[in-house]
Amino acid sequence: GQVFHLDDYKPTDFLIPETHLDFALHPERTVVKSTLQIERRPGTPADVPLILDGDELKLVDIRIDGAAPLGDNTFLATPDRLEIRGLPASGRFTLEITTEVNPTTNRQLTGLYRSSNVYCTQCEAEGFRRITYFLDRPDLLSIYTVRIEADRKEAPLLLSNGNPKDKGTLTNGRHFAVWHDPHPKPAYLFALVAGDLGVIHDTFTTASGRHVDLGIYVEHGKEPRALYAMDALKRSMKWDEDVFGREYDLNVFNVVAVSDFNMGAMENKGLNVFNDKYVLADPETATDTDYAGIEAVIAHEYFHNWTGNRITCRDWFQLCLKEGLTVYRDHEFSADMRSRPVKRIAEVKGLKAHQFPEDAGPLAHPVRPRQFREINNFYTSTVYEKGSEVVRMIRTILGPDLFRQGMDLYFERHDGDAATIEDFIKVFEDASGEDLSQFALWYDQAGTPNLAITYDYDPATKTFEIEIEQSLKPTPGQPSKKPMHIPVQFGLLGAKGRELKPRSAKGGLVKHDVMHLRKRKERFSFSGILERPVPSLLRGFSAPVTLTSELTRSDLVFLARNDGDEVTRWQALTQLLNAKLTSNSKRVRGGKPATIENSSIKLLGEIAFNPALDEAFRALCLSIPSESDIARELGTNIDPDAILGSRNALISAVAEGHAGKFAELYDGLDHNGPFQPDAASAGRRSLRNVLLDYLSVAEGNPKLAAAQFKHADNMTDRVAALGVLVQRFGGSQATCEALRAFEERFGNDPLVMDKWFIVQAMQPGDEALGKVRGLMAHKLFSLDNPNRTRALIGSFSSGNQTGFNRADGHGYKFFAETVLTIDKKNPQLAARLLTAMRSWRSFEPVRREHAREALATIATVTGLSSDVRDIVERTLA
Ligand code: DPP
Ligand code: ZN
Repeated sequence: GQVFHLDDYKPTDFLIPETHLDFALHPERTVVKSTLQIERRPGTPADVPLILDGDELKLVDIRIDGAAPLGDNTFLATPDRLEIRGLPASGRFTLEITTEVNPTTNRQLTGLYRSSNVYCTQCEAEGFRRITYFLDRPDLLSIYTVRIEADRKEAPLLLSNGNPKDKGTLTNGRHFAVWHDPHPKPAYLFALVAGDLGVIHDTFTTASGRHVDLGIYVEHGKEPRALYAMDALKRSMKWDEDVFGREYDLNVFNVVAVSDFNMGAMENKGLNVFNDKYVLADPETATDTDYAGIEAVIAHEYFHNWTGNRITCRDWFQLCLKEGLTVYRDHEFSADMRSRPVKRIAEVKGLKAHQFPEDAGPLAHPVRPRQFREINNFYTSTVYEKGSEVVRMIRTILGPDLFRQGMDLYFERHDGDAATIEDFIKVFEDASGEDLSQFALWYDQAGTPNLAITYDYDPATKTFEIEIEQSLKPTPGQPSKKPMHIPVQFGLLGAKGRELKPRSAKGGLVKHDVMHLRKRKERFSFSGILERPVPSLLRGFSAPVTLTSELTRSDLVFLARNDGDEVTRWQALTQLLNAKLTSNSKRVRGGKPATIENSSIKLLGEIAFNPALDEAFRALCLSIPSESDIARELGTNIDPDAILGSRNALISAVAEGHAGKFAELYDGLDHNGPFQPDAASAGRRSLRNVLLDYLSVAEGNPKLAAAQFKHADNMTDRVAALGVLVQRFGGSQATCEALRAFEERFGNDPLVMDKWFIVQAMQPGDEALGKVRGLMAHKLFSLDNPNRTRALIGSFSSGNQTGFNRADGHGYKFFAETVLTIDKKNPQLAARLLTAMRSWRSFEPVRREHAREALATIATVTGLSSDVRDIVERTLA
């Protein structure tokens, strides 16, 4: 396929100031008439043809200034391109294009499609060209007016972007609505929804007094399950005013939940379209994780109204301009709504679990890539999560006030623009006077930097010296790297964890509690340190890097007990446990038993029983690093069975060491009163559910989990119990009964049943593959639906370490076949699933060879989508 390069960027030859779209909706034959006001850009030679993008389009009619093209004025239309020559000499003309599309057979879920009889669109990144021929690129902004006509019974609801302008009834049982969006926007933000849906309404009044009608549309009967999303929406609107000074700018804001959706949600101007997973919640059907996800995604899409829509991206290489920044904003929102340190630790865990492996493998790419073959494959953890970390570092480097001034300048200077990363960096340089050119390497250099840290205390001079050396391994296309500007937030801890304040700092630049590492190797020297300190490094996870330090076991225990920064405190504990888990994995692989010191067991007990600590924080500490965390720490020669053995040995030892007191704590955390989704209640439940696993392991029987499953009055506790049953007692009678009871109760609700699919797909060991195969035949399962597919196939391939990475390679073989089947329907989904194999080279030789074979099988198929071809070829390269 074609490779696109950032350096090839050129503005369009033509502008389209106004776009009128007229949709005559029909399930199989929707007719789209597009009327475009086109102007040749000043400076474009008169003989340059107009070339519009298309994708699988069928042209019905074309007119220029009301007449069919004739003579010199000719056109050439293919399904993916429309070229027009001999344009009017004035360079200004009206182009009318009529196309016909089939929403029913569109299983790619981009462009216009039907989901449960609802017409909906998904245009980011390049879906608009599947509706009509257009300059489908983010720097082409146009003002849209949209008329939708449909059968009144089939689609009583007709929505598009902007404000409603007109509506009425027509003959033949049809009706229409007209929407006008006054804000110029790129085609990827266009949306249309039509169907028969239920709704909840609310209102919001902005800081300057604009009255906004809010609507959330869901399947009839599910309206009460949208109330939490509405609450989150209003809180998001208020927060963006308070924290970023950003107000909403239309009279309506609508959210529609659909059940077939490739992404989490989409920020179309004034009409967000959501995967129903991120809208629907009530205590009976949603877990605490679901509630937090809804709050975050509602906020994320709403925040895009300024960071993405009012200021959009010049080209798709700049995707992180809107995504990294908007993730940063939604992270801050959630931190303000919940517990900031707990939220931050969850972010760090997520980054390490998803982004670090991406950066360490064959799919590594910069936050702002400079080339791609398929843009859909760049909606990645690197662009989103690392992109957010880069914005967070700007704030750490400049401080909160200059950061806010920079953001204000960004909104003031670039409102209405299609901007670049250079524009973004410039506003912070202008606001602060700092030179951020070295910092900007974070956008260009792929890979996770490592910081090797050594230090020394001189009691005679009361001086503490830290030396930091940064290194960054080669990544695809980037054999050598330059030193980066890395902010290392730190503290120096004296006895009992007292913070020692240096009198002065010499050597590398230190501002407040941040060391600014800018050379490959730099020394920082602190005077006036009266006792030998233990350094707490990378507080708040101030940069997305890995650390190798001289911290001893006892230093780590000290930090885990005393560090005033919860993130480094959790990090110290995790580092201790990882050291044990990795060494035991090697022992188990070598046929030796795992060994566990009492000190780790004692430390975990101290944290578990410390009432001064937030329950959510205690739960995070007590959750032993996952099998994939351990695999990542090991890095090479991975044997998932040995890792599982090592992990279970630690869990057993901790469980047996504390069984009695864990049981007391578990009972004491039982709550009375109705379910509340707030952070404190969720934290209590998460601690209790971690304890449930330990207690079940200690007791060696499913009784407690079965009892919790039976008596749970909310989905969090129910699904946690089901997880313990399947993980620890798969195949037992208690487990089978619980699975059956769950299916009986929720078998009519596919979204809830996804949890049932996930739990079973995660059963450890060789049993899992047969389970997954069997469940594919379940009446609710369908490879046409992304949520179902991700629940079963996605969880199995990316979450089930032992079940998927079977030593006989059957997991990979099954997966390759399934990915190929999905690719014929939904290439984006297939390509995304396939990234589960990106770390194949880190396995031990037998599994590695099986994985290579499975990937090679995919690569040799002819007729692969460009999405899957891109992933498989980069993965094998
Ligand atoms: N809808 C996706 C998101 O908001 C892509 N823009 O991240
Ligand atoms: Zn986004």
